[in-house]
Amino acid sequence: MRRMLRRLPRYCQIRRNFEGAGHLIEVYVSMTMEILHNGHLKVLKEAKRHGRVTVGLLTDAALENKKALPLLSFEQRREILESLDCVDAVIAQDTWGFDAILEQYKPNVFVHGDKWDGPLQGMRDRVIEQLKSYGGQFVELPYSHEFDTGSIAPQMTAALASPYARQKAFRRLLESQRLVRILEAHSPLAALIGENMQVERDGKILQFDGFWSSSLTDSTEMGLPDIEALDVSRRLQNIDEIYEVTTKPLVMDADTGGKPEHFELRTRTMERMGIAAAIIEDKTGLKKNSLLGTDVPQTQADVSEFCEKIQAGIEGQKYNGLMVIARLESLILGKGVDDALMRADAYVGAGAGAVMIHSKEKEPDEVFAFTDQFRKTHPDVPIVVVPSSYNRVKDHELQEHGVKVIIYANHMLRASYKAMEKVAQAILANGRTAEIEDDIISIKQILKLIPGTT
Ligand code: SPV
Ligand code: MG
Repeated sequence: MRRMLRRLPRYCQIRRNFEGAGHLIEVYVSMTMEILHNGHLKVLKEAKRHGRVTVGLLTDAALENKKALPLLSFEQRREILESLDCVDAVIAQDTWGFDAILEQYKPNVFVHGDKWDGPLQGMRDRVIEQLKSYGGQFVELPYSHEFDTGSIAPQMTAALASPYARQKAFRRLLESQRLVRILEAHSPLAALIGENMQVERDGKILQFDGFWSSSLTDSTEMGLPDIEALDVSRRLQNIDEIYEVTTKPLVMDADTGGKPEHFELRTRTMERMGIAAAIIEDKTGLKKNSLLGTDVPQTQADVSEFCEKIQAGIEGQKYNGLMVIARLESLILGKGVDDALMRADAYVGAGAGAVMIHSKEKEPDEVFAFTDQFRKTHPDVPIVVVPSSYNRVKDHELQEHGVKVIIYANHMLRASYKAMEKVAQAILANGRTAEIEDDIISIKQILKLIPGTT
């Protein structure tokens, strides 16, 4: 066992019995504890040998831009930990790093696993330095790779992501400080890419928070026009297949929602399936894709009728698990920002959990005119945007204008179409496939891609 011990001077032991905002911390262990396993127990039992154990449980805020939100809420994780004999107290650790917690509580002993990958190495050095400054003891335990939560088979993780857990996760995301990024998924394979993709940018780990079930890409994938022709059961089957292999929440593009009576019945099904939110757009008649704007005849719904549909969608549910989000088509139909604001106000009053403002302009100016104004009257209602046409604006700029959720609505299908077209063309042009091998996943890789294939 690799362990580093530092002797604690006797005077420190006495002094620190009374410190830390009224909270005595002898032994400090920091944890996210996505799923409790015997690796955690090993750490906690070892910690207990050094005295009274306080677990610093990472809050959703601490995990922002570092990890996906755990399946269990902070309170659920706290309850589990508090029930363990080897845990004496649980406190909230609100920061990813340890500086603040060590500064505030100056624990006698700090226990941590020895897996400090990449940037975490700097955190380790800092912890040692801080402990040294007041004579704290550093106990480092060998990391148990056997229990790496990240290595849990996707099937098992997916099984843990119950329908209810995904709905809860979405609401927690909306309540958190983070910007929520949603990626279109027209198939389970596209969703798996969204599930696992992680990129480090400016020292932050970024990932997608959930999926968008798009009417445009679901229809296109089936070779059908985006006019609500694809029947709802097929759309729901697609979602069910995506849920089979993933864990993140999904937001469904529910088109116009159909007749209020039908929407009421559908939201019950969607809620039971664990769909996190359904976005309905305020149009009537034969729906056409919004990005066609006024090039095709499209009619906006009457405000009070649309409010009734929102209410029907909420009333149809058993436990209000599915959030009904109202999509404003005012800018798409050339009705202007004031019309969008008036409608947004009415839809929120009818119970919409968030509003989506859509635009087909190349620049985000009209979207910002809406968001800046809406924020003044509704500071807490999440705003959703779909920046397909105004695609040069960066995620943080949208966030600065009060946007909470960004949906990348069709890019996975657009990417796959181009790639497939290129390959099909190259096969005919070259009379063989050797030329395109570098552009496609290798046989070796694809056989390893899905666990259980080999
Ligand atoms: C979709 O993805 O189907 C949408 C967004 O509704 S848009 O295509 O921009 O209308
Ligand atoms: Mg659509």
